[in-house]
Amino acid sequence: MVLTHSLPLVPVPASAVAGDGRMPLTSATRVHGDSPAAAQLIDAVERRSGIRLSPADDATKPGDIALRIDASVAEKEGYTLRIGDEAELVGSDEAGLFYGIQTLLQLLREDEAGWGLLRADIADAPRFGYRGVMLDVARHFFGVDDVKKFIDSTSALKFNHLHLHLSDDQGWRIQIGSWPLLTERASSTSANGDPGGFYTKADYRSIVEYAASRHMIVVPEIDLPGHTHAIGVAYPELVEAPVMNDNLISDSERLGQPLPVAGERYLGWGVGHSSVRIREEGTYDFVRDVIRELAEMTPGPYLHIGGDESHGTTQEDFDHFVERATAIVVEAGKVPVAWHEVGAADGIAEGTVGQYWGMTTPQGTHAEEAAHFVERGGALILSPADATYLDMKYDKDYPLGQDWAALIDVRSAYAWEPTAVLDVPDDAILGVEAPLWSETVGTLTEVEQLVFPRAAAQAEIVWSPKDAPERTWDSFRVRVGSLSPLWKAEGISYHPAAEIPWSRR
Ligand code: TNX
Repeated sequence: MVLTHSLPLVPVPASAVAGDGRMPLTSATRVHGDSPAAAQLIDAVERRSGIRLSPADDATKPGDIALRIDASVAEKEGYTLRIGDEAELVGSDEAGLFYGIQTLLQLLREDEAGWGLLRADIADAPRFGYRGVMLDVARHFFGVDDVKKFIDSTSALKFNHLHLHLSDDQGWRIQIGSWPLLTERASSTSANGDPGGFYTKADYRSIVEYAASRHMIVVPEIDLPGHTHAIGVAYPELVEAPVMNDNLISDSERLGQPLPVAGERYLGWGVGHSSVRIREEGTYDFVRDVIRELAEMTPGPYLHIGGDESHGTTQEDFDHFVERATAIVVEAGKVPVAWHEVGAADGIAEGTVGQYWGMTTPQGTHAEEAAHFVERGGALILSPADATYLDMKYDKDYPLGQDWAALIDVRSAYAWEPTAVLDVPDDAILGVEAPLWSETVGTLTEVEQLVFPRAAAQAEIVWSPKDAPERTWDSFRVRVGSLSPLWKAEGISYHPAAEIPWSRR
């Protein structure tokens, strides 16, 4: 019989067999291999255990850890890890080595005898190539150090894309040289009137580089044509007057928030009231400049142009805008990504990637809109709101988060299957992204309480084989509970959900 939760690993590997006992880890343990991953391993082991391992380049001895790369051991980003009398980690590439180290760190445990690595024989590679998390830095701004910590904690779960929501009604967060007033005038506040901020180009580049060192690709988003009130604070000529809608008015009353006023900073959370001027050529000069500058500082393939919730815009104008905007991204040499509403437009640029944020059971026209990206030669990223949205409350009394899509406890975050949501071929699904919208969270500690442990559920859904024997809730809840000492050592403020048996060491 296969033992369930025999190894405390999340996401569960494609294949993992537990061995007998542990390989002791002491200050005499040495790390072989000249990859940057060796130094990352040494630092992470020290953070976790206080033990500083030393690098070595002679022959391996029992008790040592050896790292190397061999493209033939696994698919892209895969690895094998064998821990016996010594530990041997072979990555199929640098990313594979990095992910193998994350697995090894989860096997590092302390008991009466001291620190050791649980013996195991593992062969692993991801199910999907796009494994994303999103951070909304527009509703609340998070500085460079916070973003780097977010990269550390999520890349440890083998996420490989970081989507940054860089602009919204409440603020513009990225320096654009050709339109300097965006950050001079439209970045100083956040939702609720909290302090804002923005990334200089140097800040943004340092995030991109840091992410790359953890094998994460940054996907920058400028949300258009709606969610653009802040643009009008800097350049009023680029936007329409706010268009009120019923939800906006009732939400403003319920939450005691002001309604948007043209040209003034917006401090509420209402959506769907703003738009750039779609029939003015000047708008496209703006869009072209912003996309060009963003493309120049983004080495990754994707550039996200938003497209959600343009409630005050006619369908004809919306289609006209997104057809032009996706073409502008292609001209800038990038692959456009857009929220699924953009799939309503016939002529979106070929190859545009859609991000589906409807429900796990699609409503209205959402599935059709999503499918249109595939018909145009594109693909899909799945972010069903009732399963993957990290800003939904765990339960109705949870102090942070919203509840419009669902209450999402850890179990329901885990209970969905990416290929069962839409009627498209499996290979049209690039992967899964879990978004963290930040209306209700202003500090990284609060962000982490919403993200952990639910991001671990999405990590397993997008990484692990669908039919792995341990891909079950009963196994997952024990395995994720076993991560608490590691998360504590890394200073991650996870939510200690009552569904999970959290282990002490
Ligand atoms: C919907 S999801 C939005 C965001 C909000 C979020 C809050 C999406 C594409 N749009 O503007 O922040 O709900 O949960």
